[in-house]
Amino acid sequence: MNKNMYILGILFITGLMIAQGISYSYDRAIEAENADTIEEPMIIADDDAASGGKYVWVEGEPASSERDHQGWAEFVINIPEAGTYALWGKVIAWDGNSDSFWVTWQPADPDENAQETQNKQFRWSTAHGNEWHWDRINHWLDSGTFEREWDLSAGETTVRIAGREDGAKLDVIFITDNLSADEAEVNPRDPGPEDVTPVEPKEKLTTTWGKLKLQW
Ligand SMILES: [Ca+2]
Ligand SMILES: [Ca+2]
Repeated sequence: MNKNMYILGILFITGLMIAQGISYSYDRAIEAENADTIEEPMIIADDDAASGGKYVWVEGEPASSERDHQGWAEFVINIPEAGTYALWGKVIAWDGNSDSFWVTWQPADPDENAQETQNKQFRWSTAHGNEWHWDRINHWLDSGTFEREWDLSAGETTVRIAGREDGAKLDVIFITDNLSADEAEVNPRDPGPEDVTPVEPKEKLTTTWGKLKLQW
């Protein structure tokens, strides 16, 4: 191999690595209505404005609290590699009586029924709004709300979003290793074709390296 080709090659690979470094992230969007398990009284309901035309909720009129602390949706999620992850939810929360859920993500969180224990570590206070909007899942503690993040190993994990206040609506959940609290930076999205077969960027990089080595 001549020297110029070698230098070009190095430049090319460096460029590739920078591009991968900047673009690397894992994310995945899942329709709430496609949860692996939905326990009543959480139910699937229709709304043309919702992603996929459906969402989940524990039915309740504004200001009601008849069916608080009941029902849940559970998502089995295969995490491609160990890391720290955040969760976002696309929600509607009419008022102060319809703006919270209980959220656990096992195995980072214990196998605990937050509806029974009422452990505030797992209490998610959602941003209010009568239109679908994204909200990062937080702890709502006595001292305020704090963004949550979970350290997970690769493998199967389980997210449970459980009813706390009836009337709270959930359209989509979004899993990401981008821990920014800035919605514009994270850019949570509705499910698309990329979520049918989640992409694992590091494997792609390995493949690219392998191919490059073979070519050389
Ligand atoms: Ca309510
Ligand atoms: Ca939906």
